[in-house]
This record gives sequence, structure tokens and C-alpha cells, in this order.
Amino acid sequence: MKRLLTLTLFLGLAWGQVTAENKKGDMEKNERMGWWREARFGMFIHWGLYAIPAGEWEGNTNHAEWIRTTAQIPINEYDKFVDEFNPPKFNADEWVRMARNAGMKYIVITSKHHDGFNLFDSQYTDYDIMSTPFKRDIMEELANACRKYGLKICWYYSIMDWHHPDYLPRRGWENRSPEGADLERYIVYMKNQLKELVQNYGDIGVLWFDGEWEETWTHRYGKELYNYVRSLQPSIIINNRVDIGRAGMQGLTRGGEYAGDFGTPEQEIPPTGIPGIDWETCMTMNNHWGYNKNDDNWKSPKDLIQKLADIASKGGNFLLNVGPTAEGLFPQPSINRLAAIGKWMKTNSEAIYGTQASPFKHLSWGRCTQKSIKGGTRLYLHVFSWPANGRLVVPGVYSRPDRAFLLSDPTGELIVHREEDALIINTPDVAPNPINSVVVLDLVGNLDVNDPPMISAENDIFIDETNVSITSVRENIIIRYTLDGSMPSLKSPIVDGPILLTNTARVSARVFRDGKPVSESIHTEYTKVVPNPDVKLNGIAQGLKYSYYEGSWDQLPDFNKLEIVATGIASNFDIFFREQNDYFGFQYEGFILLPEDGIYSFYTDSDDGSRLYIDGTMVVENDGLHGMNEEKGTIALRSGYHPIRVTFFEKGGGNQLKVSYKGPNIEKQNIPPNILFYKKEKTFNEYEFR
Ligand code: FHN
Repeated sequence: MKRLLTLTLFLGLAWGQVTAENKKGDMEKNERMGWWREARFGMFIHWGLYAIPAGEWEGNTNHAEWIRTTAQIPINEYDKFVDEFNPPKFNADEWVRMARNAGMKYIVITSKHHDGFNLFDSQYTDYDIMSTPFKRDIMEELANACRKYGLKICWYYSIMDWHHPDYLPRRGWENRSPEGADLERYIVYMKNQLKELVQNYGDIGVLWFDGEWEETWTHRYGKELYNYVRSLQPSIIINNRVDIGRAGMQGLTRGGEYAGDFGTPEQEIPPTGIPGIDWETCMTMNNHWGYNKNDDNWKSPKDLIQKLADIASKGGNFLLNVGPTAEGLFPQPSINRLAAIGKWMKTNSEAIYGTQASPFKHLSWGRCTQKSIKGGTRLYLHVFSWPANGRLVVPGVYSRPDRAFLLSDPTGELIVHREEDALIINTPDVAPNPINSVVVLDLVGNLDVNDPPMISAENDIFIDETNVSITSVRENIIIRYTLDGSMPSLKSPIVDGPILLTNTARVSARVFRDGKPVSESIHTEYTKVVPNPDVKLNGIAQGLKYSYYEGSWDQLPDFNKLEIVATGIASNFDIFFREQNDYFGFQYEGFILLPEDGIYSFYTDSDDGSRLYIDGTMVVENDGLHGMNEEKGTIALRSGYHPIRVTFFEKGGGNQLKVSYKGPNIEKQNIPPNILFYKKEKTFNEYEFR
């Protein structure tokens, strides 16, 4: 008994230690992220040697910062730009003043982009600004200007390096031997440079890594690099591209222990807010990050101002890019847009800085951000479509209104009254701002808005039974539900714990208070399915049949119609058999051995497109040109052997394929080789199901 008590005490202390450490980690992160969450708006600057060709090479005008690769410029040819880089009109104070006047609170500049050229004075290479005629440390001048005008200076740093002899892999198109290259030595070089960047220019706000997607960069490296940079400056913020957990251009960090303080959606805005997740959308003003003199496809000031409100209404930051010219100037269209945004921010920045995500799922006329205030909550109603009838309808608000006014006229008052679950604000005929007018609505007490309950279960299919949970964070409410998809009413049962389903059901739920509905209803379908039978097999061996193809595709081709370049047996879904880094594809065929009947989820994480089939049915659709992106599919299977087929293609840039699964008593993991088999002589389709 004594031993049991000791063990319990030890486990209790250990658990307490773990939770205390987690709590300490959360506190440290919240402290570190404070200024960044307050800021909401920053400037991205892509500048380097590539500004000299300005997107044009041998008649093609669609290049930019990737020009060395997209135009396949040999390294010696490209390095001639070093002797030309001499921006006579560069003025750090001017750049920073434009950022500040636009309402931006931080600047992220490319200290080193993929081409490997360093805009700062590094003692670890001559491939830097001090080797140019300019011979001034641009990073130092910009850091000083940021401190002068009260902005945070932040560094973009590319892990991928097309110049350093130790970086691997080489570009598939260039004849540059990897002989003697040592990635570990490159990582030492990177760490030395990061030490310079973090310790030679005062406190740095963010280290914005990029170029993490090539197969040589691993989770171990990413985690180590995160910890290394954190050790140099504990307060620095590091994005999720330091590690390999970013899910493609949608940019958020996939589950698991991947490093990074915030997600990095690129050129896109998440469809909804993501509670508890820090993220920042980075976006160009036209179509290119680096300067392209022919790109006149500029986003309008209206679009940019409304994007800023949209992003803030989802709890994110907006990192808006400028690509300066080789002379050191911001393009005039960029200057104009920064000024227009600044004019709007001059009146309305309170509705952006330090705000939290909207409490509403959708507003027909615009967006909403919010802040806690003494005794209640302040809603900033970003009205894109001004009401013609003088009535701004705010639906599903159950909190008591205190006051309302135009942010452009804080001393004024707007009349507010209730009509059922909506608050109606009487608005003037003319909108204060044609792009986005902010109406402030102060509410008393804890916010109580029309938030439908959440419905969840382990999977949306099941074999015998499944438990469904229906919850809400709102106070003094009850939840009623139906299982036939009908609208819950006062006659519907009340949720008092998990709901056991033994048949297909369309679960609907709605929040009630004092006998009245106080939310919209929400629905989710759960389907009872018969698991696929396994196949009878004999004469099998471990491994997968693979076929290797070469070609240029923008989506998965029908490989069965293409000429096979090579074929063989692979132990797993390996792409190492490829004979080039780009323009290739694979098809893997075999059988997976599953231990028990159940619902199995399969995942492919790939750059570029991939698909996964079980029993001839497509379970995962992850096709298309994209960075590393993971998709999932779920299927009910009997224990035993099931045909599995995976197709994959890579066009250009990074290339990786990961195939994982999850099942009854199986945590999500890469599919291990020991459950993959192939049939020696039969083709893939000649099997009868048991
Ligand atoms: O390849 C880079 C690209 O040049 C640019 O720097 C963007 C900005 O986030 N990041 C990578 C593409 O995802």
C-alpha cells in the first residue's frame, strides 16, 4: 500500500510538474507575443540583388525574387549583380516613416532570401552587402530607423540557400556538383549568421524563417534551430517556417510538436477565426514579392483596407509586402496604397490594434473586432456596406447595450434599440468612410451573442456506435437537439451528456434560454457504414510496387497511360528513387495489413499533388500544385489486407511525400513498412473480396 501511495504521489508531482511547465510555457509565450498581438499590422520587404533585373530576363517579364531559379541563371552570371547593387536613393528613415504612417507596427525584411545574398555585413561570407559598391549595412540602418520611429525590426531568413556550397539539395536544373557539400556545416553557417542578426542589431522582434520545405530540412533541425534562436534572445518571436509543420500556403501548423510561435498563411486569409492560434497572413500588393517593373496588377486601397479588417476580425495579423526598386525606392503604387491605408488608420486604428476576433460567425454588411473594456465589451463594427435605411442590424446579441457611436465622432451618440435577438443602431444617411466605417457598440457584462453549440465526435462515420458531444461556452442556457435534422424546439430533448448513436443520424442543436431560442441551429451528419471486406492473399512479400515517371504536370496525370521510366519494389512511399528533383511522378501499389475492424483515417502530406486509394476508392484528395499540404480521408475497413495505391507528382521547388494513418488503438503515424505488402506476380486489380 505504501508503495502505491508513493507511486501515486510521484505521479501526482510529475503531472503537477508537467502542467506547471506547460503553464509556465504558456505564460512566457503570452508575454513574448504581447506586442505582436497588439500590433496586428506589419510591413514585409522583399529586397535584394533580384531588384536589379526587376523581374525581366531574356524577354520573360514574370520573374521576381526567384529569378535565379525561374530563369535558370547560372550562379556566376547571377553573382555579377553583386557588382551592380548600389541603391543611391535608399533612405531607411523614409521607408520606416511610410510604414509608420500607414499604421504598421513592425517591419520584416529579407536579410537573406533563397538566393543566399546577405543584405547585412556578415563575417561568415563575402556574399553580402559589403561586397557591393554600396558597402553600407542596410540592416543596421533599417534597425536604427525602426528604433527612431518606434517600430519593431524583424528579419526574414531563408533556410534554403541556392548559393552556399554546403546547402543541399542543389537546383535540379543547374550543373553544380554536390560533391563535398556538408549540410551540417551549412547549419553551423546559418547559426553563426543568425547569431549576428539577433545580437548585432539590438533586440529583434521576429525571426521570420522561410524555405523550410525541401526534404533535407527535418523536424529535428527545425526544433533545434528554434531553441537555438530562442537561446540568443528569449523574447524573440519565431514563425512556424523554422520547422516542417506548416501546412502549405494555408500556413497553419499541423498537429504535433512542431516549432513556431505563429502560423503563416500566404496570399490567403483563413475562412474563419482560429481560437487560441496566433497567425499572420502575408500578402503582396501586386503579384510579386520582389520588385517586378512590369507587374501593374495592384490590389486597390479598398481591397487592402477591407482585408486588414477581415484579418483582424479573425484574430490574425496582416503582413503587407513592398518590393523596393534597385534604386532603393518603394514603387509609387505601393506608396499610394500605404498612404491610403494610413489615412483610414489615422481615424480607425483603435478598431485594429489589440483587438480580438469577431464573436459573430458572419455579418452581411462587414466585419467585427472586439476589445474588453471596464464592465463589458466594446464591439468595433466595420461597416463595408452602409445601410440605406438608417438601420444597422446586429443579429443575435443578447448582451445589454450601453452606448453606440461612430469611431470618427466619439463624442456623438447613436440610438440603439432591441428587436428580438437583434440590436438596431440608427445610423446617419452618409457613411463616414466609403470603404469601411467603424461603428462602436459598447455592451454590458460578459459577451452573450448568438453562438450555436459545437457538435463533435471522433469521426463522422461509424460501424456499430459512436458518441456525439454537444457543448456551448455560454452562460445560463440549455441545449436542445434532434437526430433527424429538424429544427430543435422546446419539445426536443435537452443535452445532458454525450449522445450515443447506433444508427445514421443528422444531429441538429440549438441554444435556448428562458424558453426561447438564443442561437441559430447547427447540424452534423453521422453515418453508420459497413466496413469494406479484406482480400484473400497468398504469395506476398513486404514492400510496395512503384512505378516512376517523368514529365511536367500541374495536376496528377493518369499514370497508367504514361510510359514508365523505372519500376521496382520500395519498402515504403519513398521518392528517393527519383532520377531528378523536379518534373517527376510516382505510383505505389500494394496492400496494407490492418489489425482490427474499425474506422481508419489516412493522410498524405505532399509537395506537390498526391492521392491515396484504398480498395480502389479514393480516400485522400491532395492533388494540385502546392507547398507541403496535408489532406485526410476516413474509411471503414475489416481487419486484414486491403489494396492501397498512392499517386504523387512534383513539378518544381520543394518535393516531399509523407503518408500516414490512424486507426483503432493506433495514434496518427507514418505507415510503417512492416504492414505494407505486394503480390509478386498478379496485377493490382485481380483480387476477389472475401
Ligand atoms: O519562396 C518564398 C517567396 O519568395 C516569398 O519569400 C514568400 C513570402 O512568404 N515565401 C516563399 C513562398 O512561400
